[in-house]
Amino acid sequence: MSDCIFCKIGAGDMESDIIWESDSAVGFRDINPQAPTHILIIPREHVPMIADANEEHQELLGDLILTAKKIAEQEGIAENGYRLVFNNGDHGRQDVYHIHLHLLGGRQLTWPPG
Ligand code: DGP
Repeated sequence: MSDCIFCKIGAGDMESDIIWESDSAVGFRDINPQAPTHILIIPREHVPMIADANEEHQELLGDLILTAKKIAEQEGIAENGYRLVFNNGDHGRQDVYHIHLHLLGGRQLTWPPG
């Protein structure tokens, strides 16, 4: 999608701190980090939100989670633990409508989220 900022980041057409790339996914540092480690993992394919996903996207979604696990190991936060979050839609506080998985860690996180 030409007007999607995460499509642009994935395509290398927009500046970002990319720390992971595969044929299917890209990981980069969140511009507004909420934890010492805050990475966004996106599929290269444009799917706006989890609510739009269907059986065809099963592999894509599984790939995001396993990629997050590998990035957590790469970032050195796997042993202490971390959080994976998909925000979906208005009440989920989704701001960017290209599916992305938040990987948060590097400090003790609290629960419940706000
Ligand atoms: P969400 O609320 O789940 O849609 O989170 C969107 C996240 O994307 C938010 O934490 C800030 C981040 N973000 C927005 N624009 C950019 C950008 O241009 N570059 C980077 N690296 N992160 C961005």
